[in-house]
Order: sequence, then structure tokens, then C-alpha cells
Amino acid sequence: MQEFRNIAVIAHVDHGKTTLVDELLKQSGTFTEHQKVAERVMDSNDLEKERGITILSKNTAIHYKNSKINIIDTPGHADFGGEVERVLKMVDGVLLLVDAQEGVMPQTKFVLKKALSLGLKPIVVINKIDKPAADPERVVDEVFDLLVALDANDEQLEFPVIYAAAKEGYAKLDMSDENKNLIPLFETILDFVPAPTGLPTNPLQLQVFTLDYDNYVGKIGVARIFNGTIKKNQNVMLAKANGETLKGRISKLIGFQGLERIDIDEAESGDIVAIAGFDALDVGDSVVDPNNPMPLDPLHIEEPTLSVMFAVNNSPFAGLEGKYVTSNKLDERLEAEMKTNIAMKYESGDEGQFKVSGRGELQITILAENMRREGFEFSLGRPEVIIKEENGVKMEPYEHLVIDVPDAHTGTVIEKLGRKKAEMVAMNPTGDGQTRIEFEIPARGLIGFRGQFLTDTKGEGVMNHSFLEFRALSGAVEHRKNGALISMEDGVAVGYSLFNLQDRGALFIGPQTKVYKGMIIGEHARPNDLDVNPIKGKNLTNVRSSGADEAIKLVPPRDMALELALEWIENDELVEVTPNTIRIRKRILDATKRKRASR
Ligand SMILES: Nc1nc2c(ncn2[C@@H]2O[C@H](COP(=O)(O)OP(=O)(O)OP(=O)(O)O)[C@@H](O)[C@H]2O)c(=O)[nH]1
Ligand SMILES: [Mg+2]
Repeated sequence: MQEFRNIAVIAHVDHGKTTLVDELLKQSGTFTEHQKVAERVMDSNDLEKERGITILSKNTAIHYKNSKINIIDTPGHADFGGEVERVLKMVDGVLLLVDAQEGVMPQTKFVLKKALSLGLKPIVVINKIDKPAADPERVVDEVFDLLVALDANDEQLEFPVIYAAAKEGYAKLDMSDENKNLIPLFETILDFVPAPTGLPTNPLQLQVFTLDYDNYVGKIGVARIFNGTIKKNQNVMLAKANGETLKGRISKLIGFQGLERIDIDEAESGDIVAIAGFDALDVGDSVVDPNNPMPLDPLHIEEPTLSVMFAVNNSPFAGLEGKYVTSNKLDERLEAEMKTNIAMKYESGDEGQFKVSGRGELQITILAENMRREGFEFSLGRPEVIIKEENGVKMEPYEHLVIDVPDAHTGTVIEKLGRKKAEMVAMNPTGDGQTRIEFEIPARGLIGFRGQFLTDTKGEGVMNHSFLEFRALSGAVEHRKNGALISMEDGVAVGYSLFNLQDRGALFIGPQTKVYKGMIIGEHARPNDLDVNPIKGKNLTNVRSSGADEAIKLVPPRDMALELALEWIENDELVEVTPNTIRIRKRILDATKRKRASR
């Protein structure tokens, strides 16, 4: 009989999870000799490739010796932490990757805490030991301290340590080994990760942890079989989280094999498979034996912490660049998204407005980014944190923030964060002229902070944060300190005007950019908003002073990508998103009306 091992690869963002899965696939002989395989092959969707991050967790299966090892690659970014939490219930062990230089980071702590609370025993993989500044022993100590701080039990504290360079394809049990492959890691997985405990002869119990959608077969649920045997065309019962049950038939059963998904007829307890046949399938649902239904505990679904208003684009340029612009289209698209993305929610408001809630800005901007690629046009409002009430007390989300900055900037950063109600919890020099500072901060204070932070640290600072908990609402946090430079004309921006405006602040546009009245073209150096004219050409006199035009030197405009724009805006401003352009504007375009409204 085949043995199973089910593991998840967890870590802070960029510590090398997907790269390690690549190598595990390669070295288990999953690919044929001449098969060309892309780097980070599991990051299969466009946005994942482009941004070099994992957004959705995905599973794959390899064979090693007599065992089938199901591996779930998880996203490291904090906004997707809730998904990792769900995935952890599907596995019997985790590979906790930690960068041998960066060490323990906020998301390392978040995912490890979740794994420990489920009783999982980690295999600690100190990755990127090939980096010149790697310090594996220090990082092992950090991980040990973290486990102690998280109240790990004795068994969990006896974690095996593997030193690896995923990119180079090797792992070793001791830094002095000369091993050049991943065999020590494969062997540790077989030895250390417990085999599943269910039995193929028990009544069926299976739980869905991710959803997929296919135009032909409909909803597909990726699920772990905890007990029993499942067959194609079998009659089963779907047990929903709210206790409702539905009878139906498994219309399609899909098995995983490397990167392939193959139609199969039967699968057994311990395995991970995909099933179709139920329209009502949701994450957390159980599929059970109708004659002996024993649904599994529903999965904990993380609460959203942030919301953004999506609305129909009503700028003067509305409809010029997008294919889908109406409120109905937006509604349909958002509804479709929520079918498979359970970490997000949306509500319709009035006049073509939709409040979309999720775990963080990245999660929401990824949705917006996907929509613009599909041809949608819409506007976005300032992100707002979700305030909830508990026993009559208003609570807001807090984040654990870790900052790495050159020593010279620590003072500024601490001072700026103080005004955002951040509390410093640790500060340690990391050698090489850098300091690591940890804070606990209301999520509100982080909105708009990144841009400021990058300016203050001249781009040399690195910040990372992940959700901590809901706490009682704290007082006001400081908002953007600079006003906006607003176009007072419709037309096309002219280099000459921009040249004259660039002393006023930082511009977001270059010459030839089409502008409209009320569009924001830059950040004012002062706190107030300023209406400016970016389209005024030079008064042409009869005498053309030769050489004068060439003297115009424009500072390159500040690139306001979607995330930055969204963080930058205030409540009276919007981000206009179209397939081609991101613009920032005032909600009220007319200068007179705007001034009246602000009084
Ligand atoms: N030097 C070095 N770089 C590595 C190693 N492993 C991964 N990297 C690099 O680290 C970067 C991030 O790797 P990924 O595999 O995408 O990291 P990840 O943990 O999957 O990232 P997310 O899924 O976004 O959380 C890539 O540029 C890799 O090439 C390693 O062993 N050594
Ligand atoms: Mg990844």
C-alpha cells in the first residue's frame, strides 16, 4: 500500500518557499529529462509571475521511495495569512522556512503560531545559506526563542533543522556537510512527518480547503480525504459549515501528480484530491458518507480588517479606456470573485458603490489589478479599517510591524511612527549599520505610511507587518501632511508648465499626459491643496530664444502605482483605475464646489 505524507511549506514572504517546491519537484523525478520548467513554476497566474510572489496556495504531489508526498505551497504575504491558516488543517507537518540572513520576520511568527496551535511539529529549514551575509546559527537561535515565546510543547521544541539553499538545490543536516541534493530533506520528511491516521475502510470524510472554477465542470474543491475512499460518480452528502446538508454525486475526481491534474476513479484516505459536482461547494465544507454522515469541524474563516469602496468611474475620461464600466458589470464581477475567494466580502451601497472588505491592501489591490486586466474601469476610495464592537467596546485591528533601517534613520522613523500611535516593543542593532525595530501599531496608522517611510529612509528601509489582533480603538492618527496639486484645466500637460510647477512639490505626471479639471497631478510641498495649470504653454513671442527650450529639465514624475496611489489618497479623493491608466482625482472636480464643500 502507498504511504502518504502531507506537508505545507510556510514562511515569511520571499524566504524561498516556491523555489524549494520547484527543486523538490525536479529532484523527485517529476519532470522528464528534457522538459523545460519555468522558475517558480507553482506561481502560475500572471500576477504571481509578474510580482514574483505567491498569491494563492497551491498543491502538488511527488513520489519519493514508497510515499506520495502532497505539498502545499502557501503565500508568505501577510494579507494571505488567513488562507495559510486554513491550509494548515489539511496537513500533518510543515516545513518552516527562514531566510538565513533575514531571520525571523512577522509572518514567520504568524504562521508558526498557527501551526503550533494545531499541534503540528515543524521541520525548520534555514534557507538561503549561500548568501554571503547568511548567519544560520543565529537564525536557528531566533527560531528556538520564537518557539519558546509561542509556548511550543517539548515535542515541538525538538524540531529537526535543515540547512538549505533552495535555489542551488541542496540541503544538509549539518553546515559542514558537502551534500549537493535535497535527499536529507526528503528523508527528514519521511521520518519526521506523521503518516495520516485515517483509514480507507472508515466512512467517508473529506474537507474542502480551496476552491477553483472551471467553465465546463463548474466549482472545483480541493480537499483532503481524512477517512474512507472516494470514487467518481459516488453518491455523497455535502455538509455545509452552517449545518445544512445536500445530497449529490461526485461528477469528477481529480488527482495531483507534479504539475498535472489527472482524472482518476478512486482515491483513499490520506490523499489530497479535487472534486466537482456541487454548485454549492464552499471552503470548509465536508463531503461525507450519506449513510453515516460525520461532518468535520468547520474551518475558521479570518475576518476582514480593511475595506475599500469600489465605484463606477464617473471621471470625464470614463469609458474611454475600459470595456466594462457599468454598475451591473462591477456587481457581477465582484459577486463572481466572492464565490471562490472566501477571505473577501462585498456589500452594495447606493449609486453604483460596492464596499469590498479583505485582509489588507494587497489583497484588495490584487483584485483591482485583475479586474483592470480583464477590461474593467472603476474608482477606488481611501482604504478604511474595519471597526467592530465587542461587549460595547469599539475595536480596531492592530498589526505587528518590523522595520529594518540604516542606523542613521532610526530617530526619524520612531518619531513618525509615534504620531501614528505605534508602540515600540523591541529595538536591536543587526550589525552592518542596520537596526531592526518592532512595533505594535493600529492598522489605521499604516495606511499611507509606506510612501513616507520610503522617502524618509531614502528607499533603504524595509518594512513588514502582519495582523496581530483586534484591540480597543485608539485615538486619532495623523493623516497625510501634504496637500495635492490639482489641475484647473482640461487638456494635455505641457513640459514648460510642469517645469514651472515642479518647485511646488512632487509631480505624478509627465508631459503629454491628458488631464482634467480636478485631477491630481502631484503632491504639494505644503499642507494645503493648490489648483494649478499644467497645460499652459510658453507665450510665444516673435523672438524665439534658441536654446531656451532645451534648458527645461524635468524631474522624473513619481510613479504612483495602484498600491501607492491607494495609500496616498485622503477621504475627499479617489483613484481612477482603467486598463491603461491609474489616475488620482478629487471626488469633487469643480474647484468652487470643492472649496464650498470643504468649509
Ligand atoms: N540566494 C538565494 N536566493 C534564493 C534561495 N531560494 C530562493 N531564493 C530567491 O528568493 C526569492 C524569493 O523566492 P520565492 O521562492 O518566490 O519565495 P516565496 O517564499 O515563495 O515567496 P512568497 O510566495 O511571495 O511568499 C527569489 O528571487 C528566489 O530566487 C536560496 O536558497 N538562495
Ligand atoms: Mg511563493
